[in-house]
Amino acid sequence: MDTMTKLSSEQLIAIEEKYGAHNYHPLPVVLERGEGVYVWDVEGKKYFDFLSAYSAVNQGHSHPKIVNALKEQAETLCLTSRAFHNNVLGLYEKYMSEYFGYDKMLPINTGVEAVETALKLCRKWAYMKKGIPANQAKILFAKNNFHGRTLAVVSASVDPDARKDFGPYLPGIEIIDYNNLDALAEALKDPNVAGFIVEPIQGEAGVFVPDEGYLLGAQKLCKENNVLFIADEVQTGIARTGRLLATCGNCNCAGNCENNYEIRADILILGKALSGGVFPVSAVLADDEIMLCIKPGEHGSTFGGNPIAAKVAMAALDVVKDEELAQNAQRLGVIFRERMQKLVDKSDLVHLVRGKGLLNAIVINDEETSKTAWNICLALRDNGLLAKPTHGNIIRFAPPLVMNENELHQCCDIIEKTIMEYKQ
Ligand code: IF1
Repeated sequence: MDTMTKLSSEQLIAIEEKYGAHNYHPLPVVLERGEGVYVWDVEGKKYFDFLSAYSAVNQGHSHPKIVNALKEQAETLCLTSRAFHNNVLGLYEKYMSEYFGYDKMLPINTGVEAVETALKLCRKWAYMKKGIPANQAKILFAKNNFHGRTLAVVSASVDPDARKDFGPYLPGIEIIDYNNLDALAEALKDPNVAGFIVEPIQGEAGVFVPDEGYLLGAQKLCKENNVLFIADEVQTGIARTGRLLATCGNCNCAGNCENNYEIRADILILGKALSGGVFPVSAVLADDEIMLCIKPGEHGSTFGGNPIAAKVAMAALDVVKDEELAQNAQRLGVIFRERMQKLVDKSDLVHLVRGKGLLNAIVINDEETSKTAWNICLALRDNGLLAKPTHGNIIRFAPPLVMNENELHQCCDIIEKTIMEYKQ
């Protein structure tokens, strides 16, 4: 398309509105280019990206090493399906197993497919190994969870928007309070419980960080009751929270994280930044005792583990180590929350800041149903920074992890200025 026929943001939004399903309500900004921590709209305005495609772009937009891996593999071999072997998949599986410290991995495409894979794996294990009577297995979910959009997963949601009018719902699901070990212990009394799936930090719930000791305690309780502890690290994984994994334990990450917790999920779910946002790539990791419960023909996907995904993921994980993104997220996260705390202290509008590493949120002093967070995000956009509310009163801040300290301070200046100038 030449410049004469170039469409404006307004025109492009109108076309989406007319021809696209209305299952999203994006911030009105139309992006056409990204590089590192920056994105540009079709009018040429430059922004700091403070969402990173919901933590998929941890390595920064269009990271050259990841894009090159994609290009080279796309020119060589894109897809074989799993009907045949290819010369990349095995090496990718080895790379992943060693990188995260599990016996095996199962490659798939999107986050929710990896969640479904983990749930199916958990059920198989329940019948084959734990000896739960046929069709009686239960999986525990935490209240206010977000694990994606499939029918199984929305069956476990308590959010009316995600759930309403999508019934009938999947049985074998029980919802317990998040961040509550007593509730977990109580639910674990049922011998038909096979697994507990949990986000180490609840993202959609507004970056809700559980108490210190919760995840370790949950893992211990699960172990004592022969129940699988399943970590959904689709959003928190791959250096976002200042460590390779938010449940970092036995993760074999070569000192890339400060591992104070001895937490290791029985089933680990990864997605999003596994590809640096370049391609849909997700994975499930587990040891043989669990992973080998699924046999040929019992689960899979045409695109799962395709050669492009494999090369892209290895490049994306190389970048995480080479550029020490976990350490950077850890260091910048502390600075970010310090700056936001100063803002909380001097502004009546911002109530609190919370988060870990570079997964943070500020809570606005207003009703959950208010438009305040949305309006602040519009003002942030006008001032050159893109973020998205998670509820009417919470704004999530998750920049690419390749940001440097100077850029982070510029971003904090923008947020501070926007909040101080904001009029209700
Ligand atoms: C959308 C939220 C984030 C996830 C966890 C699995 C998935 C997600 C912990 C599914 C996906 C996304 C999806 C995105 C919005 C977004 C989100 F606000 F909805 F909650 F990140 F915080 N587990 N999260 O967070 O992964 O199938 O999408 O690849 O537009 O729905 P997916």
